[in-house]
Amino acid sequence: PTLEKELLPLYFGWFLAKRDQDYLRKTSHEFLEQLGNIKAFKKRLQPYGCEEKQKLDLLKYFAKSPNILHCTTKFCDYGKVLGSEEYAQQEAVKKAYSRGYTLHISALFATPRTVGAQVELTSDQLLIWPPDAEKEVMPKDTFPRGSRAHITLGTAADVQDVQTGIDLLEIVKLQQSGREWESLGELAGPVAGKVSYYENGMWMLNLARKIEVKSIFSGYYG
Ligand code: 2AM
Repeated sequence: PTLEKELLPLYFGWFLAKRDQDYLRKTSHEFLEQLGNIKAFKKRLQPYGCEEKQKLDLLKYFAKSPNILHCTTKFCDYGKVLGSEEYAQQEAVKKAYSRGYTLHISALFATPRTVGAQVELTSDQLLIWPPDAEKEVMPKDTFPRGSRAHITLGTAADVQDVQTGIDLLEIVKLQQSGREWESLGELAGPVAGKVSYYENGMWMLNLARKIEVKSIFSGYYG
């Protein structure tokens, strides 16, 4: 019998286990609630289309959230994206398929467009991280491999998920610029850590304690 060509997914990535998804969604809400309540944030509402002293509900602002929380490795669009076939056929990718991985979240960030979690990839995880993932969305800049790794937690109305990784790279770029960034506040509880403000409404919480979530590497065919 003739074998049919292997089907390529919409994207490959690490999919969070149900319990860890629930936990991360709760943590994300806590982050947005606490961030929205710090004085420094209330003074910088303009990038979010609000006047100072107006009330901004960040939970409502980020109206959309992915059905399944995940960290995309390779967006394939069922094979339409250049290089997706090559990616899928790599030994490392085949070996990783349907295996369990622990993802390490080091920071949470919010911009006028997206809210997300920064993922610090281990050397094992970098084996299936496409070498051009960063160049794909920011061709003019150079980043350490894995800099784009993230979990989209929410997007503002009319914003596509793919924006979250671009926003993260934007923040990493500002961090690399050598400029000193002031910490403008501290959050407490499960989101304990220092909050830095970059510019244009970009905020990042460096978690005092990293969040670990369990995931499965797989493809999404939806
Ligand atoms: P995300 O990884 O930031 O969440 C389906 O669109 C999934 O593939 C989303 O999770 C999306 O963003 C991710 N993705 C990565 N690159 C993409 C691209 N170039 N176009 C659309 N989606 C992309």
